[in-house]
Amino acid sequence: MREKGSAESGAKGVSRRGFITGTGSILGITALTGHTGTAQAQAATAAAPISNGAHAPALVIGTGYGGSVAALRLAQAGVDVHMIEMGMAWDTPGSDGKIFCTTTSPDHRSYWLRTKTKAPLNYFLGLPIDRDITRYTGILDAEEFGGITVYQGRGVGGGSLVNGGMAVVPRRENFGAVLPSVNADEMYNTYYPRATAGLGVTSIDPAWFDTTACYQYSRVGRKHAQRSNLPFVPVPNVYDWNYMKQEAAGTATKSALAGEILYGNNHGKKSLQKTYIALAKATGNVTVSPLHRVTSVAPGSGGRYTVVIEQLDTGGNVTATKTVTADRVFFAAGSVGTSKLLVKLKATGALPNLNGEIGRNWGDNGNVMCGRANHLWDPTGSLQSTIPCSGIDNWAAGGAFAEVAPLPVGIETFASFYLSITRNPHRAQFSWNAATGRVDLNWQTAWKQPSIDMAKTIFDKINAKEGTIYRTDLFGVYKIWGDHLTYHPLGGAVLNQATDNYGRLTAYPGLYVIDGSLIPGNTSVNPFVTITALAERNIEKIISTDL
Ligand code: FAE
Repeated sequence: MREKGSAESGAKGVSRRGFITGTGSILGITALTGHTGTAQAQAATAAAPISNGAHAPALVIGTGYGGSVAALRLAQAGVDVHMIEMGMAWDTPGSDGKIFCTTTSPDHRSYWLRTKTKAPLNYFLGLPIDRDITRYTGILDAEEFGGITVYQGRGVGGGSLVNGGMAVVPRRENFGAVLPSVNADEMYNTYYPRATAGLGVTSIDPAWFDTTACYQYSRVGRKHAQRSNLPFVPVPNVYDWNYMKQEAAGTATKSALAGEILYGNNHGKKSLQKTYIALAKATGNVTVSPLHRVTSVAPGSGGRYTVVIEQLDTGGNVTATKTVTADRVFFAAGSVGTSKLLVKLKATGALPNLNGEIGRNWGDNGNVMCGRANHLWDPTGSLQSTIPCSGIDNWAAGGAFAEVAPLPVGIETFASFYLSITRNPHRAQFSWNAATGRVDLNWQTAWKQPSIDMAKTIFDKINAKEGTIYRTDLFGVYKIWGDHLTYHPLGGAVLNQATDNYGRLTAYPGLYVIDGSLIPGNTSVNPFVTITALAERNIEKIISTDL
């Protein structure tokens, strides 16, 4: 059985360039796995909000994967960087002693400015599970557009705070469709290895996988895939597997084994706060302003850019508006955040010369969810690790890669649950709505049908072989498919279309895009390793040629 990701990753291929030379030693796996208090302490001490009238040589909007790579590499090259993040720092425990709440007991920390949770899986046994919460600048944003809800992380670390940590390198034969203008040899020899090393990606011990109770659900997934002759693939992750073993043994505070996912993870997951951002801060060249939201970027005097930033309180109210200047601005607000900003700034005259590709070519990575009801002799386990570590790869034959996902509700459900990534051909466009003063997205729910059809190439086959059925109680009453959402927004400022081949917004020297908005709608697998690797590639070029 070939392991997806690890065969094509590994920690080789470190560049000769001076500013990157530290990669092998500083960003090696060993350094990254020391994940507990130290890095978070660094994160806490380094936060210094930007002041009105300040000047930043490099200003990075957003602290997710693209922003963190940009900040670290610029800082290592000696550039002073200021990162602006609309979400919280997530470095201070609440009254329960924990920074993050659990999935099964969401409180005010769970959602971005909502008074009711909006769980992706919103029903159980046909009953709605969402509950009232206090409005707060919580960690997970369920951003609603006309035909789709887009889930995103909010806070220092972006999506790395909320995601499942699945760190998947696309199969090389699929890469040409993912980023057609990018040299695949460079990506697979240099930038994917650099990204996986930087993120601290490792694989589960196969012997432990085969025996631990908390992955019974994955082993059931493997059995069913293999009995239907579907390729089953272990998937690497950024979770600290040794820590998880200690959780299972009862010698460490439980995290993945205590239902922590979606709303943050208090221990074993190596989010960006513990990897790229910690190292960026350690250079002494990076400061971060949490609860600060960029609303405008426009050319200023002397070749600088004028950036308008709103400071927020935890109720989401604007407490101050700051105007700063920057020599270079990196848009790293995520596919939705960057696209919304650029579309608005083009339409309202702040950046009128942005090209006509801005806002186009947005996709949902073909996300669709479903559950299957197993027989009573096929339990999936009452203790389920929240960290997925396997998938069913039917991309070549059926256009679907299904993550075997947990259903960590703490009781036996006899359910198998999956998030599928499919080759959905639909692409949507962001546009400025002058009447509402908002940016709209023209995605339609019906556009999920190709994704459902592709996912069915896996699950119809398994159901037929096993004599099982779909669950109809997880997304409504008698509703099989979770077709209303995506976890993986991609595109809106696509590489070599809206930007040049390295993310430069060429009409405005010094403006760059460096996040998931560069990728045209689909990565064939979970996207953050590709976002990180592309950012590594682009920032290396930008540092060597533009600075
Ligand atoms: P992202 O990480 O979203 O960072 C953007 C940052 O910019 C955020 O922190 C925003 O708060 C901030 N921001 C936005 N607008 C502004 C503004 N105007 N001013 C200041 N700050 C702003 O972008 N991917 C995987 O590969 N594997 C997984 O297992 C996986 N699981 C996921 C599970 C969930 C529930 C979710 C929501 C996502 C998951 N993803 C997963 C997707 C992954 O987290 C996502 O592709 C990346 O986080 C996107 O990285 P970016 O750098 O583009």
